[in-house]
Amino acid sequence: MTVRTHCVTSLGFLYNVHFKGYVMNKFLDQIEFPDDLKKVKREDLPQLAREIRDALLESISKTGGHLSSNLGVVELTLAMHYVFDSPTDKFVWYVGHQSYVHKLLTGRRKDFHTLRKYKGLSGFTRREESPHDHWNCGHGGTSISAAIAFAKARDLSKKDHKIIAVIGDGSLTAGMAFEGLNHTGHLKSDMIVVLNDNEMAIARNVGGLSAHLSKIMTGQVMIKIKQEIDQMLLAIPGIGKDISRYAHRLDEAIMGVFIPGRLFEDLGLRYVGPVDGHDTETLIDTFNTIKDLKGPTLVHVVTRKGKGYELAEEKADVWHGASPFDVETGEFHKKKANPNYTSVFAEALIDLAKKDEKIIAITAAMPDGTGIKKFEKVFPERTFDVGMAEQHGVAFAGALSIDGFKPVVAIYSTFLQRAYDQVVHDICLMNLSVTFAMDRAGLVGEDGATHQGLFDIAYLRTLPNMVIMAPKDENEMRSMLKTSIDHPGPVALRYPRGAGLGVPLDDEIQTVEIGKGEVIEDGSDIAIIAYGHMVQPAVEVAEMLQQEGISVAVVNARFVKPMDKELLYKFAAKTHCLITLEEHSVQGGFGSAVLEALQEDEAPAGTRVKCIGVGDIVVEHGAPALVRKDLKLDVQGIYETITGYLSTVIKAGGNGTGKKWFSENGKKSNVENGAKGAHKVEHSVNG
Ligand SMILES: Cc1ncc(C[n+]2csc(CCOP(=O)(O)OP(=O)(O)O)c2C)c(N)n1
Repeated sequence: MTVRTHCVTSLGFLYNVHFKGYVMNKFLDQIEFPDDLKKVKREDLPQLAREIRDALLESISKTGGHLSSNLGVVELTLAMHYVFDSPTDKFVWYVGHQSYVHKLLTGRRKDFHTLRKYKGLSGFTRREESPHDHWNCGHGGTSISAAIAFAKARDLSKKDHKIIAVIGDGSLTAGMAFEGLNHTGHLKSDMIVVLNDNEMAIARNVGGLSAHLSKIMTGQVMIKIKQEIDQMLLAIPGIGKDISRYAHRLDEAIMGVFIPGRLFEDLGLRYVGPVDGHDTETLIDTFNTIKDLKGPTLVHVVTRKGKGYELAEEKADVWHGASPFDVETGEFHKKKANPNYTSVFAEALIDLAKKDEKIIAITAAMPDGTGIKKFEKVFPERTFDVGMAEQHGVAFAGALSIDGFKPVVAIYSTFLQRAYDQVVHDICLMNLSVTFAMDRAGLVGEDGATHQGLFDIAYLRTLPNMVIMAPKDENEMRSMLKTSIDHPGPVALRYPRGAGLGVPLDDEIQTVEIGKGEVIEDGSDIAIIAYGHMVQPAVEVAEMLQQEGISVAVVNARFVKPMDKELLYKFAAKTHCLITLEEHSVQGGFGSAVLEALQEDEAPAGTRVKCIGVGDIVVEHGAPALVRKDLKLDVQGIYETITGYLSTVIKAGGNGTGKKWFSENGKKSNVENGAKGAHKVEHSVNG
């Protein structure tokens, strides 16, 4: 039976032919690689574009993914592959989330259904995935820097292929993009920068640059209108010519001469555009015209995010990163879940801000993802979207704090990486009261390697004045948020992606004592010292171990810095065997902080420590449950790691502290076995 969900497009018709259950694409089916695309006639490209949109909808509605950005770049990607010769000519995409069409045209269509899935295609460009991907990305604004380097490398190697950087108008708000443009203008190597301007980042783009781009477009419209008026005037018999001349003089006097793309020209790039990004003919002609030009050229291409799927055109932000959905109705297949950390954070921030007018929220182009959009609805004048400009956002927060405000910088753990120097130089060294609300700290799932929040403890832990905490659940996160905002100094509050535990929320938001952990369960054989959202699995693992007759303490550490050494030393002395548990890189992470604390003079001697977390690897994309399983960071995996560790301890003759509590068959035996020793540190990690 032929079953087909047809797409609700702005054009409103079914694109593909269906035969015995198969969707037949007249042109797309003939294309595996760019050479095949080049055989399609130019006049057939619009039809191919429709087929591609259909394929995108069909697939992304099942896998989830970045829908609206990709629908917007169909013609642009087609034209690029039509004119240039990838992979000899190098395309460098921005962010990488808009490379799906490029993937479909470069041998990856057969695997497209695995997009963002565990062991499947990445949702971003990956060198490991295809020779057509030259640069791995996921964080925005890097494409121009990479491209100008590829251009220079080509020049130095005396080769002559083309280099094409693509950059979105949202990504162009990243400081790094300007650094790249500035250098490109200086080096003068042959290179093309395609500016994909859809007036959107994830949400509406912000700032003067965005206004500049709109002005260019308005300027173009004005020129066109003026040309039309001019023609009408000239058509007036007799006096038409004179009126036209007069109008021109007036126009120049009032408006000045508007030079489109002046900004780019001044930076040293030739400006071409704006070009209709959905007109394949114009795009191909433009690329053919500029491809052999000397020096750097910026082509300003205007596209519509979500193009071809009405719902995504209307709400491109909602459809930026779509979870699986019904193509007909546009309904997302959402599973019922507990309120997620992001929304609990946003509500808590609103509650706190109602009582404290000094609280300010800052986001770097992520109002939806961080929950700040909700805050903005209540406090528009206290909300700042700085664009994809994390560095600026952090410095901006620092100075606000000096003038008595209480900025909360809501930022994903992964994107705070970009503002590292600002955290050091503009916040910590001055001990300024800024809260970093680090969402997506830990494993992020389908976004994968570039987005994992696995390094923040390590990169923040060394900084003077910084307090670092993580809640065991969403209610504790509210308390920690209040604690952070009240604290007179910088605080990093990390919480994970996704649903909370569904715990009841306190009527009144509480605080926690800085530097104090919490004993969840007492025990005497081993103590699991868990950090943040790993407390819950620790409790479950402890139950399993208790079934084996092992007395397990569970501690909610709450703080990496300052660490609750009193509590740590208490359990070190009591059990001589600590297991640290975190969803973070073990190198430099919470476990490392515990080890450091245990080497201090006042620490009890003779404690074995096993650090469980993520090892020194790149963690790839996939459903969080599968990735956790792979890393042995799910309950079963943690249980196996701990029992495996305990049996090596037995083989080594006990824990070296005079206590042997585990027999060969895995049951507790409590046999005393020897003298006290120094700390034995097991640095082995999961993953
Ligand atoms: C450094 C960094 N900050 C934030 C993000 C999150 N992010 C992903 S896409 C995006 C908006 C990109 O806008 P634009 O470049 O215009 O792309 P498009 O509209 O084509 O999706 C943002 C803010 C990121 N990927 N990298």
